[in-house]
Amino acid sequence: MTNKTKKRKKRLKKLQQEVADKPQRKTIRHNTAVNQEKHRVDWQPLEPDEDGLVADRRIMPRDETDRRADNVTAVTAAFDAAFDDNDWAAIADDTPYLLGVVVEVSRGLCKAEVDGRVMVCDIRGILTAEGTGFTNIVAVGDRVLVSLHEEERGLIQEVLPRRSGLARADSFDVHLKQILAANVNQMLIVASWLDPQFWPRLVDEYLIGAARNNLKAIICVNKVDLAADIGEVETAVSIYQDLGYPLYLTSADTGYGLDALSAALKDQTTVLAGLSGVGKSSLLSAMDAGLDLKTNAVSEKRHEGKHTTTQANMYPFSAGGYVVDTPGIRDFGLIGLHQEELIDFYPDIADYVVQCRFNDCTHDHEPGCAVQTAVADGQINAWRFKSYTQLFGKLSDLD
Ligand SMILES: Nc1nc2c(ncn2[C@@H]2O[C@H](COP(=O)(O)OP(=O)(O)OP(=O)(O)O)[C@@H](O)[C@H]2O)c(=O)[nH]1
Ligand SMILES: [Mg+2]
Ligand SMILES: [Zn+2]
Repeated sequence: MTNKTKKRKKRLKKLQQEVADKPQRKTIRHNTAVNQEKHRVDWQPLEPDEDGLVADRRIMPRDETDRRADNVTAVTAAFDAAFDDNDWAAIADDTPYLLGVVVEVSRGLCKAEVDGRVMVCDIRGILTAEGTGFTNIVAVGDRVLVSLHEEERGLIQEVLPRRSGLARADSFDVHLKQILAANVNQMLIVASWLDPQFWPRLVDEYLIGAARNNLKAIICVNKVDLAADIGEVETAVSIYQDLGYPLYLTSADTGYGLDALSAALKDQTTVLAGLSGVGKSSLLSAMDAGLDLKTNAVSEKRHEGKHTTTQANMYPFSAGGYVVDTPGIRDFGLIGLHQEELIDFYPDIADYVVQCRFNDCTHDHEPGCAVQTAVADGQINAWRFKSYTQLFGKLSDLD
């Protein structure tokens, strides 16, 4: 047995022990969140925030939010890449509970897939996000231990360690992270060619978000049926292929490119990211006949989507694996990123930076700037450079 396996076994044992040692309550004490919801007859999605998410932060007592802001915690949200399906199953086997996968989250409640059926679950009052480094207790994709109570209703006893996830740094305290989707292994960045218009800077922001979350990034440019000719799209976006990202041009309307995209999602757990209206839900419904997700026309005036999908939901993908449809989330890439770190996400530009005459060259007006020269010569893609400078400026505003 290797050292690594030994260590892993030991950690597993400890976790199993911790779960077994937790005091079991006979009566279920509801936490504040559950109390707030207890008059609800059944599942009801709540009013989402502007990103379409119902954040746990919003239900914290006001002074708790203040306390967290004052009190810089030493705990940093962490993933445990070693965990896999077998480990989760092994932990569940040692308990009287069932293993579930959270597929939808709302305040104090969630839906989990347990033994092949999806049920509403309350979240045990004793569970807290405090000390985990995350701001929310459960997220879509979490593996959980569930006990059954009442007819067809579960209770989340424990949230098992997360292997990976899409998280964004808390804007109050960058040590804390709000987790948007847990245990995903790749991100499908969806943009549309038109309606809303292709926006390279946003693709870059998502790429940075994926890299900072250690997620493999796949890029999809949808609505190519609206392009005058496909060659125009190919030329504009081939830079991403040059950078080594898998790139798919699709149309949810005509079916163009969907087989290839579907193959890229097969057997993976994929979180979709992209502006409202680009066609995330349409693509999923078009690739998987079993999914019939709500979609909505883009506003004719503003060419923007209407936030039709209001929260992250996880679905089994018919070809194998899972997909997480999300509302148009935007800001997870940059929070907590320092201006000088930005270049790390632009290897295509970084290659030239070292050749600039001045060490502190801003690549804006300085003589002897190798980056400017490379842009002029077409060695650096002009769109990439533009988005780099825009993001550089945006980060200095955030500092
Ligand atoms: N022409 C064209 N329209 C499309 C395509 N894909 C989606 N649409 C349309 O674009 C609109 C928005 O699609 P949605 O699937 O709701 O977009 P979304 O990304 O899920 O948006 P949110 O849920 O708001 O984040 C709908 O009217 C779709 O019919 C496409 O490939 N071509
Ligand atoms: Mg949608
Ligand atoms: Zn320079």
